[in-house]
Amino acid sequence: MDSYLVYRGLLLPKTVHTEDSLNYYESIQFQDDDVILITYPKSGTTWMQEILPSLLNGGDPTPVLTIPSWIRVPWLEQVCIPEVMHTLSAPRAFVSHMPFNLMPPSFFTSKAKVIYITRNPKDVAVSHFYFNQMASFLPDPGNFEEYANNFLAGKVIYGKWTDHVKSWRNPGLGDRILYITYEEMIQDVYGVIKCVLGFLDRQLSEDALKGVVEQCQFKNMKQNKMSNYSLVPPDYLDTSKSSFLRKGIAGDWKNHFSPELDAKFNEVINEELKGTDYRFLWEQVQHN
Ligand code: PPS
Repeated sequence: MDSYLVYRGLLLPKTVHTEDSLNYYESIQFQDDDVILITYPKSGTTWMQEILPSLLNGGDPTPVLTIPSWIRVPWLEQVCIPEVMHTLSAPRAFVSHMPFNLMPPSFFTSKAKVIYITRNPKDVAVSHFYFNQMASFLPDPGNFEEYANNFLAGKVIYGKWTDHVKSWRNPGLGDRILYITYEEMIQDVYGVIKCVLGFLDRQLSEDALKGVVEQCQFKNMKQNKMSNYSLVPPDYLDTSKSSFLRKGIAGDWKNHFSPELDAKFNEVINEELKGTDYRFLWEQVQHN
């Protein structure tokens, strides 16, 4: 528990959150043209942090190639935010892992738009397991089965995956929220980007759009120092244990789950999602 700060019942990693950053978070004043990317960790955050700035600035790749991802699209709740806030110009893009009910008060009265990305929770658990191994500020996750059980019980940062996705489902935001999935991005990132452009009432030339698609390819992001987290010192993120941009595929869970764990995972997640209208593409995705 030493690694965690508990914020309104939610476990957060201490190094990247402080009482001050969370006080600041609560006081943030949203503007109507803000765009907020919301994810449960390991669901495609960094990928959309690569895409969004270019969509908001007419396709210019300069920010993505010159500004670290956590500064160009900063976390609302993390330590950098007070310093970074004044460097942003409208339309601003933010990211957050917070559940709906813990959003800052001004969110509920603004018209800021939300892009919510979900990913197959089995792949989320695998990706997060490796992240816990590389992040010195998080506890040792143990073996995968131990980690997966903690994940199901919500004894991980940002709590239970099902609580997060349920909190953001039908929250009364109407056309202020767009739902996309990591798996749709894997299948057709071009189509997803066009959909995001429509949601944001923005247009790009076909050439600029193709440029964004190219820039956000996994292999290109792996080479982009501003996006691959290689700027973070190794005593925070130890890349000898795992890469931040690790595999970038759908379905890696099949290499990690025993049949028993798979059955338990299905049972718990299905039970907890009962009564919701979530329909996911998980099993139809072509794996690369
Ligand atoms: S975090 O810590 O919440 O910001 O992590 P997040 O960025 O949400 O998730 C990291 C996983 O997303 C994968 N990723 C990608 N996959 C495919 N294509 C692209 N361009 C891409 N960018 C990031 C990243 O590899 C992590 O997944 P895993 O399964 O660990 O590879």
